[in-house]
Amino acid sequence: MRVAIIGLPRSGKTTIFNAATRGRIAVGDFSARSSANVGVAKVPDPRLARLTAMFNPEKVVPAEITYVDFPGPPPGQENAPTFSGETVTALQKADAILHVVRGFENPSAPHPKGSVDPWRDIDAVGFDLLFADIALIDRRIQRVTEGLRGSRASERDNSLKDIEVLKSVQADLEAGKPMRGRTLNDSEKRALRDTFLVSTLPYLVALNIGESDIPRSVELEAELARRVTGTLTGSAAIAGQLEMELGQMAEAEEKEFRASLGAGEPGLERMIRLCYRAAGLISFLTVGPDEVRAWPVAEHTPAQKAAGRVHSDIERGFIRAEVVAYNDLVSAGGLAETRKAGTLRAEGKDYVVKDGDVINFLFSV
Ligand SMILES: Nc1nc2c(ncn2[C@@H]2O[C@H](COP(=O)(O)OP(=O)(O)O)[C@@H](O)[C@H]2O)c(=O)[nH]1
Ligand SMILES: [Mg+2]
Repeated sequence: MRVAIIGLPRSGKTTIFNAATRGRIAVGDFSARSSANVGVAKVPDPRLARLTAMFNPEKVVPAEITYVDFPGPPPGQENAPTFSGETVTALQKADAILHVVRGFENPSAPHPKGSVDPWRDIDAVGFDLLFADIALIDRRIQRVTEGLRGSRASERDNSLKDIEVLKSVQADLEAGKPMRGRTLNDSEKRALRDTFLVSTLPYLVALNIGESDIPRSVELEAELARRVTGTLTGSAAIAGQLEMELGQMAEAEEKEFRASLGAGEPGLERMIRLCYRAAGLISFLTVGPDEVRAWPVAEHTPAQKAAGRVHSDIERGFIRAEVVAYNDLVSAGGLAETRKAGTLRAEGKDYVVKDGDVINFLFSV
């Protein structure tokens, strides 16, 4: 699972990348680097702490998300189109897009547009995403058109139909409609078969707020939710700089600081979970004295395929799955108790795994 981070220069992409992955990449460094930063974030899951208390395992392994942070354009080209061909290719390899939008004032890091206006930037980058797809379809139309020459009559008919469909998809994009969550009919599927459109990707917005705006974050998030709408979208306000600094502290120190900041889930944790959910992922859990672990699988994954996440042998030699819902395990107080309570079930290979299922796979190889 890869999340591509996009946004204007100095919106705090690298800062939020560092916060999410607990990394220490230099921020405010737009010219020197030419390669993307790649790092892993742990998906916060309070269930793991509860299960750790119950099983006292040697190891606890949360689910992970990979974040990719792209370098900005070189100085002097900061108002060039947000997405170079290279970036679009990178987006096509991602599972979700995280758009970091600048909400903080910082005179020593000037905004490329001269003023801080997050709502303007959300619209502009949203348009750039649509525009990237319009350009991808343009190129596809061009290729199909070139193929018309010297083609047989039947092929020609199909190609002309494809061009018509491509143009109508393009018209939707031009009207401001992203492809996210849209089911393609057969002729659209055929016309778009070699074209991965970036506006199909789940889209999350992280509003990077300054510390002085933390008291307003509920209000700002409500405004964000009004502006970022539709299937496969999500948004959160994050104090990026503060989160990065907290993430670089020793654990005990971080806890103390967070406590002094007040209760509530940090925006950063919510953002990571939003990315996970928006990309269609859920977690099943495995427990035992060696390891308590959250495993990411796509929604609607059957048990045998889920077993393959743990090990290919378990998928191949799958016999059955012993499954108990996390809440039932907690209320029973232990695995043995779930047997007595009758909440531990035997499920076959086609059982659809649910978020929070605690699973023991039985297999033979
Ligand atoms: N005051 C303040 N400055 C920030 C915040 N986030 C980032 N910055 C500063 O803005 C500049 C650009 O940040 P960076 O993460 O490199 O942005 P990027 O170009 O989008 O990767 C750096 O000087 C950061 O220290 C924030 O939340 N508050
Ligand atoms: Mg950066």
